[in-house]
Amino acid sequence: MTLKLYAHPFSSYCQKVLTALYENDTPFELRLLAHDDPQVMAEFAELWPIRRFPVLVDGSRTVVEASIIIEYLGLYHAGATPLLPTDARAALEVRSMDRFFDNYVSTPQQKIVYDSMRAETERDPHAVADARAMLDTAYAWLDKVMATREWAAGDTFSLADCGAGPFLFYADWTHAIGAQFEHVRAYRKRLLARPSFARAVDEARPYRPLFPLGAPERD
Ligand SMILES: N[C@@H](CCC(=O)N[C@@H](CS)C(=O)NCC(=O)O)C(=O)O
Repeated sequence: MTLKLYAHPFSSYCQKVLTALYENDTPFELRLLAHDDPQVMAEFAELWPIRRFPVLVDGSRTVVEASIIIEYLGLYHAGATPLLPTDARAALEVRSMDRFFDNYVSTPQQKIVYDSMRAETERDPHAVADARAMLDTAYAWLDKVMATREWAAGDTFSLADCGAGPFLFYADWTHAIGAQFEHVRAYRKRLLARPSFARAVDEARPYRPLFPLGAPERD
């Protein structure tokens, strides 16, 4: 039974899962979420009324939340590259870094972008200022961590890097990673050079004009 992924190539959380799939050459069918395809949108809404993507379907099983999907793939469709260490203590560090990227990089980044999509009168400058401050704090903390690490949790590419790739990619477009955070910038470059994430970035290129804040001419 072919795995189905309801996703969009330009979405950061979808790229997180796509990176994991590409790391292991895991075969799957992309169910492209497109508003001009009511069939696929109806399937998606039926599967997950919360309507956040990606969503993975494996036979009769529906799996949601990018991190859980990646853990699920490791348990039920394992490939040559494990993305979570079998050692429980090492796995805790991976999960901890994964939470950091979701909560303190992606969440404030999304807040800024979603705010920019609202009508001028509906915007919340305080929330945006808080989100920008959170990103600067996150960059500063991460810079210290990455001073001694190649990948988010150490020497091995993991679940945490699958999220770090797209989240730092869009975070830098949204609220630039300052030159003082040289280790974060170097890590972002390493992520962009990783073939699995590079493929996800390439597949999303045609959608760059959709970036609400305007996509820069780089990356
Ligand atoms: N907690 C979810 C977040 C997923 C998420 O926020 N996906 C975005 C696309 S990157 C989405 O569904 N946006 C649509 C919306 O907010 O209505 C996960 O980890 O998968």
